[in-house]
Amino acid sequence: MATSWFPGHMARTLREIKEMLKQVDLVIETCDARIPSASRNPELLRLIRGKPCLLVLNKEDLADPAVTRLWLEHFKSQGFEALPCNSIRRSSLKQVVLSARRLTQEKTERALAKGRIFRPIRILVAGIPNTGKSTLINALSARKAAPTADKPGVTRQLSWIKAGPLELLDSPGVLWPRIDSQVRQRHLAATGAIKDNLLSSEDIARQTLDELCQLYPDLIRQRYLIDPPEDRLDRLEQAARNRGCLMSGGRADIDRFAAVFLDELRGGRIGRISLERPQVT
Ligand SMILES: Nc1nc2c(ncn2[C@@H]2O[C@H](COP(=O)(O)OP(=O)(O)OP(=O)(O)O)[C@@H](O)[C@H]2O)c(=O)[nH]1
Ligand SMILES: [Mg+2]
Repeated sequence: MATSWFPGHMARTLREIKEMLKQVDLVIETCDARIPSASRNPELLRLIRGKPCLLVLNKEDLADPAVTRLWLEHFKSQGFEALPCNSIRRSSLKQVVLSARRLTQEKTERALAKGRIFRPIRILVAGIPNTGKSTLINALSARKAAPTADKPGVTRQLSWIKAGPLELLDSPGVLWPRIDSQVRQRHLAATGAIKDNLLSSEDIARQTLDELCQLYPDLIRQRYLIDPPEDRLDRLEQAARNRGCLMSGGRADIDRFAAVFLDELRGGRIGRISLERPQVT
C-alpha cells in the first residue's frame, strides 16, 4: 500500500515527540471511540512506552455506548487507564483531570519531597489525525487556544497551551507508514482520519454501508430505506436512488451519494455506531 498518508510532517512530528517526551509527565493518547483499534498508532505506542499514559476514547457521543463499555472493560483488563469523552460537550473533563493528577501523583510527590516548588503537570496530547486532540485541549483550557476543523491534518506543529494547573502540548495527528490491514484503512478513512483524496470514497462508502448493514441493520433501514438482508443488490446504488441522487438519464449519482453518506456517517446522523469490537480471546 502507498505511504501517501504518511507525509513528511508526520515523520517529523514523531521525531519531535520523541525529543519532547523528557519534558512531559503524562501522555494523553486520543483515539476515536468508534474504532478504538484502528485509531491507535503502533509507532506512537512504541515511542511512549514507559510513560504514564491515559487513553481517551474521544467522540464517544458518536459511538455505540454498549460497545464503548466493552472497550473500557477490555482496556482495563489489559492494565490501561482509559476514559470515554465528548470533547465538544466537555463531558468527562473532570475525570480526565483527576486521572491526570493520579497518574502523575508519585512524580509530583517525589519532586515536592526534594523541595522543588510546585509546577504544572505537563501533558502531551497525541494520537492519529482528527481524533479531537485540539478540541480536547480547548475544552481543558476553556478557550479556543488551538485550531480545530472537521478534517485531518489541521494542527501542523507542536505547541504548548496553558490550562490552569496543566500545561498541554498539542501535536499534529500522526499515522504510520504501513497500515497493512485493509479493514483498518477503511475504518480510518470512513471516520475521517485519512484525507478523502487518498482512497476511493466510493469504495469506502460501499464497503462501510455493507458493514453497517450487518452491524446496525435497523439504523440503515430507517435512514436509507434499503433492506439490508437483500444481498445481491448494490446497496450504495439502491440508497443513492432512494435519496434521489440521480444523474441525467436516471442513473444513480454514486459519487455524490458516497460523499453524502460519508458525511452523514461522520457527523453521527445515522446514529451512534461503533465499527470495531474488542476481540474476545
Ligand atoms: N462529535 C464529536 N466531535 C468531536 C469531538 N471532539 C472533536 N470533535 C470534532 O472532530 C473534528 C476534529 O477535531 P480536532 O480537535 O481538530 O482534531 P485533531 O485530533 O486535533 O486533528 P489534527 O490536528 O488534524 O490531528 C472537529 O470537527 C471537532 O469539532 C467529540 O468528542 N465529539
Ligand atoms: Mg489538532
